[in-house]
Amino acid sequence: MAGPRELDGSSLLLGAATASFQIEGATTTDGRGPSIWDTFCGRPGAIRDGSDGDPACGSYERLTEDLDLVRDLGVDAYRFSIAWPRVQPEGSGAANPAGLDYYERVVDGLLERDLIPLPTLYHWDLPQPLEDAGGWPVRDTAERLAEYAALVADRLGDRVGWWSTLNEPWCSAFLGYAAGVHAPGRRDGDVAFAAAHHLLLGHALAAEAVRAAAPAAKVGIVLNLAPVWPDGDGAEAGAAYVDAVQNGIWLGALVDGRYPAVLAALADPALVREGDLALIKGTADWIGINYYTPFRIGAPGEGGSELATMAYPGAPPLRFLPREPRTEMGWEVVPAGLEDVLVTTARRAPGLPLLVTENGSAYADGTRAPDGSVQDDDRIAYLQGHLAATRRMRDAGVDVRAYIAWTLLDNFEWSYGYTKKFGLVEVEPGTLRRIPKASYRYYAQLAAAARR
Ligand code: IFM
Repeated sequence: MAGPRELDGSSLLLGAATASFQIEGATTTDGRGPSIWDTFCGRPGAIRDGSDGDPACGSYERLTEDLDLVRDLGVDAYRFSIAWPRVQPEGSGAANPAGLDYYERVVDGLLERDLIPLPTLYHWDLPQPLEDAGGWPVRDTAERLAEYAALVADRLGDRVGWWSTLNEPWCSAFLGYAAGVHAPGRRDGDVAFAAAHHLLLGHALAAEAVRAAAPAAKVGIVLNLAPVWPDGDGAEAGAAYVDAVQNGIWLGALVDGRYPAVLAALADPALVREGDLALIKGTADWIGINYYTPFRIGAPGEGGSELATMAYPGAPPLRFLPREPRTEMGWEVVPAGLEDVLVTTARRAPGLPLLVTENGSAYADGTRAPDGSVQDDDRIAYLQGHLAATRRMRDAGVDVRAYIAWTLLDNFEWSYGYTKKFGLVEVEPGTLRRIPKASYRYYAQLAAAARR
């Protein structure tokens, strides 16, 4: 096999992704402190099946096995996240050496297998003490992210080239603080806008900290951008507002140093201080796009969703109108939506390389192959359609450098617990035995063909 390929744009790299809280388990091992997700899971009714992050996939104890699974998949890169509460159990102060040691083993294990490590510093597991001090709505949390980023980059900066600061800050801010369906489960729209701003500030400060430790680092941010399509007469205003919150906040601040004018909360000088936007502007070397589905927004009327409206504070009553076919999440399957978001982002963020950092589908296990493994033809079709869409956009000139499948393993799907399965590999409940699905074998064939 050839050596590791580069994220230099000369070819489309393939990868697989996971996130710490969703796979690791071991939530009290080696000095890890509690995160907001540990706390949120303890809230009655917060998680559909009443589960939590232990044992998840037990990956903390099964690191070698999981890295071998990625190697055997034959992809180029592995995207994972670093658990802040393992590195800084209190969310501030000195590092917990065992936490850094663990992620060093992850990175070294990837490099030994010729895999590119793509770490994300923050995939939602805020140390609980920081939430107790106010969480993302408080400005100090941004400074704390930078302090944590410096600790990680000091240790790993000589081996990691491409970093991302945040995963899907829209979820952290608006599902966490407005709709309350993610940790920490608060419901206050104004507070959510404050969280959004401080997440962006945290990104900017963390990027600076990573570059201070590793001057050649490429530091990006991972956004769940979505095409927002008005569906029918009278739908434009709602769609434009959703677009502003879902896409405009992040790209506006990062690229133009401006928030969408329609979002009054982000025009408050007590929140967005002089110089903040200048600090945020231009701090992303690349943009990661997590794409699953487009949003079709209908005119306000019957069948609106209160929860969805809460996730876009200040929006008119919203109706999301997904069509068929849909995944088990109820998300419409539209590969053309990925083309749309790639082209739109390339236009909005000229000159920035794009990586599809997540794309995948939840389906029930369905049929089994004769050897007992999951025969997930629907997931294969989803993967095939979206990878083809990515390649089409590359051929059309979009600088998209990677396609990273979500996700390696069936895992803890946040408020859905273990009821939704996105994995290329099944994780048998109880034994935690890994059983590759047909989609894993299919993706391995694609990866092998891409390397020939
Ligand atoms: O599981 C999540 C992941 O953590 C972030 N992006 C979306 C995935 C599927 O919901």
